[in-house]
Amino acid sequence: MKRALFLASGAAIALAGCSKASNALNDNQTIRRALSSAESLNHTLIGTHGRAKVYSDADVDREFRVNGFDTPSDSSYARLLADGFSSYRLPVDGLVERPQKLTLAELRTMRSYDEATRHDCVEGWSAIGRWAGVPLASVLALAKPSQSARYVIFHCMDRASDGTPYYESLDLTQAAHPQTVLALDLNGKPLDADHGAPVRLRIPTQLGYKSAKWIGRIEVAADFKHLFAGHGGYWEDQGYEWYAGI
Ligand SMILES: Nc1nc2c(c(=O)[nH]1)N[C@H]1C(S)=C(S)[C@@H](COP(=O)(O)O)O[C@H]1N2
Ligand SMILES: [Mo]
Repeated sequence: MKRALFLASGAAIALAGCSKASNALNDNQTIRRALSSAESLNHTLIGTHGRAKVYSDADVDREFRVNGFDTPSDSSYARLLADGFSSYRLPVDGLVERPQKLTLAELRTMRSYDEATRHDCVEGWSAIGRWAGVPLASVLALAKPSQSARYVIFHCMDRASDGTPYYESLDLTQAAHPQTVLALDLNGKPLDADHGAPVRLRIPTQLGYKSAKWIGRIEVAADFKHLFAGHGGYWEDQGYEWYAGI
């Protein structure tokens, strides 16, 4: 919430700055107009139902920082890496009518998303990257969530030092957002191991910890309370907000 207000006031300052050109520096009306458009920006562009801002290639950061747990180093991930992920299968199961086991090649044929967006980490850094992949909605359409389905849970292949696996979850509305994608490529190249290869979530409408790397399984469920501490994600179980809208 604090972050949304900060973004709104930042946009207001930027818009007020523009009014210099029209010589209306102290014009209350201009400022009021700027504030109200910042408010509507906040709701229409960056909420769950709105779209995150899309950047041009010129805005893309050369180096996209790596963050979070260490890249998995166990033997099963090593084997996947060694065979170029040709033995990788992505199960999409749980409350679905048609459980899937997708290969990376199948996912690549479904690739239809390609946008430069900004990743915002709660730790206070951001990076713009061009992400390409499969809208999560397309994968869910294949698997057909059943009537009782409410959440999509991402089980990851990495673990905290105490052995707890990383996981995340979204509700079906967030999952169906057109910018919620299973990312396969970053800046025109297949994801490298450190950025979550072969498949990670990218959800630019929410904070960085929601964008789960190294996805090993997607589970559709009625709830997530039965998992770990019950808050719907590794960081949520440590007290972070489950809804991390920017
Ligand atoms: N599986 C997994 N996904 C994860 C994390 C992690 O530790 N494990 N860290 C999250 C956090 S806090 C951030 S900021 C981003 C970092 O993504 P990057 O390494 O591609 O910059 O991944 C998110 N997804
Ligand atoms: Mo983060």
